[in-house]
Amino acid sequence: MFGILRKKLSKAIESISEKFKKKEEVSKKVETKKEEIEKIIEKIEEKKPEEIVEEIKPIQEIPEAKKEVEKIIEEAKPEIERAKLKERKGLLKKITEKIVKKIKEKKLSEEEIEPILKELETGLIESDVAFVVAEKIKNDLKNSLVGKEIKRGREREAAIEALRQSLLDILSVPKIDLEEIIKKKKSENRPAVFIFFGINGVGKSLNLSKVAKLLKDKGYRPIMAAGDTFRAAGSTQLEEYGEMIKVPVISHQKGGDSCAVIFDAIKAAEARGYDVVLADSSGRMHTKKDLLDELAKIVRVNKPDLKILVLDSLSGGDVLLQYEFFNKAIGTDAVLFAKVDINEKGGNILSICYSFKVPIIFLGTGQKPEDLVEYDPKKFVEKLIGS
Ligand SMILES: Nc1nc2c(ncn2[C@@H]2O[C@H](COP(=O)(O)OP(=O)(O)O)[C@@H](O)[C@H]2O)c(=O)[nH]1
Ligand SMILES: [Mg+2]
Repeated sequence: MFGILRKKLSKAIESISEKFKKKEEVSKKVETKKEEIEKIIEKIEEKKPEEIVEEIKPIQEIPEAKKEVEKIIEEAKPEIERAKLKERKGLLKKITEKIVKKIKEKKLSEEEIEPILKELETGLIESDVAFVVAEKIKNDLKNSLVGKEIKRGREREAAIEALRQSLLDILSVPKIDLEEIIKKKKSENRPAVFIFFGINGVGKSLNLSKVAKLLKDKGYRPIMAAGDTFRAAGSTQLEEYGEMIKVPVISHQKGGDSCAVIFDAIKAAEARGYDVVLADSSGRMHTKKDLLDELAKIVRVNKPDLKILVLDSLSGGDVLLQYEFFNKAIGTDAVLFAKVDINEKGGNILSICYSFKVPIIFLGTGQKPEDLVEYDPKKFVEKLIGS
């Protein structure tokens, strides 16, 4: 599950941690050569700036430091050239101090971390994370790691913690408590009505049945409505699931009115004391206007307590378009992400959370009735970056 995304995140963590460790090493090396460097600089007051870099041999031996030294001297060049001979010594001393201080620093600069973040960004986009979300993660890491002093031995944790915070921020969406809705309706002597919608094949019928089983196992009395009257096998499939989990199914014949099936299921629930109606719907291509008219009618007539959009996590970036499309048409109260068990990327879950801040209620994790987990941002993050 999420293998590709996990690998990309883990690579970034390792690279950042390595970079910190390298800084520590360089800083230690410079410390041992500090006096040597100072002595040499004392003697080179007569030299031209470009010769200075050549002279500071101990620095040359530390390749990571060499670049920094060249940069500092390059910047100081005009000042050194302008200085009178007797002022040079003091000036060079100042520059030496600056050099030593700079390369002894264990903090990462933006320039140093940028290549790692760039690679992470590409990796995230390859894992179905939308561009804006990848940018956010990149900026979060930059803000929490650039210029921060990290204790020795804590490099890896520092990188993990920064990433954890960013992911948690993205994945923390509002929560919805299904049981609370059912209980509230029950107190009004009415069944709660949850409608599941989304395009064909995303996993509406199977995951609706999983939710029915979960609620039944918690002691509620669910009933299902075979609202997919468009497909020939729509009702039979739900009836089969119903038999498997021992939950009744209300269905009409193929070609019937989806809205009427759900209406009947609500009436049946009221008459027979069921406390929650889980209504399926058909999912013809989402570009067809008749599907939207049908859904709008279902909503208008049956007034569901919860409109649950089912998204197939394998659909990549298309889930964002599907969300926008359905949300504009009938509104979305919550999302169920199916097929995460066979998804190696998973980045589109981050995209939906970040872009719409919509509650995610469940993740579909397989083809069996019990393969459903409640969405928990913390657990999700641990799945992505935990060991
Ligand atoms: N591995 C896996 N397969 C799933 C999951 N959810 C649905 N499926 C499969 O996806 C296919 C379509 O599911 P279905 O419920 O019929 O989709 P619908 O057309 O939206 O009602 C079926 O073969 C399901 O078994 C899931 O969470 N994991
Ligand atoms: Mg179906």
